[in-house]
Amino acid sequence: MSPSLGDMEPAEAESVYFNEYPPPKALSRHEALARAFIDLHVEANRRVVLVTSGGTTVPLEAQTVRFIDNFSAGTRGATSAEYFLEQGYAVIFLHRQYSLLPYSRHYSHSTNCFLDFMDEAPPSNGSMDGSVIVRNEYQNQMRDVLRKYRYAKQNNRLLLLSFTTVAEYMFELRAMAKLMRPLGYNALFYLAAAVSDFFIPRSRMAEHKIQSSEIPANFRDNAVAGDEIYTGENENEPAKNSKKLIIDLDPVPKFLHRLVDGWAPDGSMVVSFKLETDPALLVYKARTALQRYAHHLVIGNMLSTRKWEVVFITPDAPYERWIRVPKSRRSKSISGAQDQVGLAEIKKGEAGKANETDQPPSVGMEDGVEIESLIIPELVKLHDARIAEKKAAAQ
Ligand code: 9Z3
Repeated sequence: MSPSLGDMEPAEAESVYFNEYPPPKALSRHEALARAFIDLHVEANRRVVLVTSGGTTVPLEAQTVRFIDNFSAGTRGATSAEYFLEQGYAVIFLHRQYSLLPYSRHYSHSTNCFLDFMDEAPPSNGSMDGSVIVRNEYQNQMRDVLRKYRYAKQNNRLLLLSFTTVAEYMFELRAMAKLMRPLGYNALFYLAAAVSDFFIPRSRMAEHKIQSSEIPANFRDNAVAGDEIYTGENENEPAKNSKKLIIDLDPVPKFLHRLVDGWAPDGSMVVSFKLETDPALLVYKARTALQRYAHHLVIGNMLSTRKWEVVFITPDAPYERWIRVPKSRRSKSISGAQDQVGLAEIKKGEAGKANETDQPPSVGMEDGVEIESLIIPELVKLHDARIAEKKAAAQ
């Protein structure tokens, strides 16, 4: 049996993993776009952040009909990208295809169909048809978003690149990190994408659609035999003629090792996210990740409270710092479990609840404060400090 990627040294696992797949079709086009984008901002001595966003798919077949996916809509990434742009960064937005995008996210959300923002103006000048206009109540917000969007576009501040599968994500991340080398300490990595930890290696993947019933042997030339993938019970010996599908996944190599130690520019800052559902684990897991990969910041968040609180885990004091949207400023329209805010911190003391007041969301605060508007300025302060340190060391 060949060794699992999880048992190999990171560099070896990298080469085995990347050798299994052809590079994504869009990669060379993306590289050309990114190279031009990065050159422009190197020239302007501008900071560039690579924001990753959305979930990755794990295909079950090479000619993919089915895949494993996750919940991420890309809200964190798309929203953060806007606040980075506001802070003067240029943004490479590496996102899951069709997930939320900076600026257009305000109008592509499913509860707010973009058509609901529009109206027909009354016909004028003898014409039977009025022009399509933005409804009065949305004029101000839409003008504001439109201005920011156009500014980013006209000034080449935002590059949108997409991926779908976890393998595509890996290829794109590696390529972007290497291309960002000329940026040195002006490069920032903000890894908000929800990347699958498990995948099916190409060598074990069915070529064609996995069948849900037995097919005659003469049709099964290169297909995975039914008894390799179906078991009647979840037992070692698969039973034939059953409809159960057992999926055997390998660990995805720990790309953060390679990003921090190999691909990313010297002096750059790497920020990863840690997602948990058990409040007792969050801080511990975030700190373990920071120690394991020796990067600069892990932002921990819980699935149920991620829109209202995150924790910054850093190698230096204060080591653990919570950022919260005050209760009175939380949007009413966000789903989540407000009663769980503070739980992941409370495990270590009572500090979490101290920030919680019982005020209801204020009237007129339907939109609320986006937690990314608090996260990004704090992160930029850390990036400022790191750049100052690198500059001083270079003197
Ligand atoms: C996050 O933790 C993001 O904040 C969310 C954002 C995915 C929770 P939404 O798209 O959600 O706004 O709904 N991203 C990183 C999750 C992740 O896969 N982290 C890896 C891990 O936890 C490490 S890189 O092991």
